[in-house]
Amino acid sequence: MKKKIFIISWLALLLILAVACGGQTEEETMTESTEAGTLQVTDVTANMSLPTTTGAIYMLISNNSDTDDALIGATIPGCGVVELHEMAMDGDVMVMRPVEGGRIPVSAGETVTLKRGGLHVMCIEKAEPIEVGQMVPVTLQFENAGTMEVEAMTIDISEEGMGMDMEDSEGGMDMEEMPTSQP
Ligand SMILES: [Cu+2]
Repeated sequence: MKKKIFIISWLALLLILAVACGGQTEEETMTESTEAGTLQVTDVTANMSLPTTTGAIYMLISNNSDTDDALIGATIPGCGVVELHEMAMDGDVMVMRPVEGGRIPVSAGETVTLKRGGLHVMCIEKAEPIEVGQMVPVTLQFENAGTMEVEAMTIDISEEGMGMDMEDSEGGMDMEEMPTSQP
């Protein structure tokens, strides 16, 4: 009888362990994936920890549908103004400016990358710096898919390897020429 109880409690323990481990694996998946129709937004990060009045949101947008779409706007609590920006060369200087037509096209079957030194969602009139690790709710507006709620993980931009950005940047632009206050 005692042996039977022992086996049962052992099985219960195994079950608890299995459940606990399952939950942990889920939490370890840092990449948030949100879908609206067949649009998928992943790897949403926020560069908003600096004590400046601006910030930026980066992400991957995949259009798995047969219809072209475009990101046309976003709202972020704590940001007075939100614009869609791109980085471009103005002579020898890299500057950022609002994207043409105020939209970032995401063609059918394509993935568009918003990243540091490239396309980004710009937070202007930032109320206060966001702590690294904090989640920032972002509402994205798409031309066809409508609105989509995503969460951006606040990252420490100083810890981000610049090497990766330099490799990825078009034409091997010298990223060090960028003023540090710009995302
Ligand atoms: Cu910008």
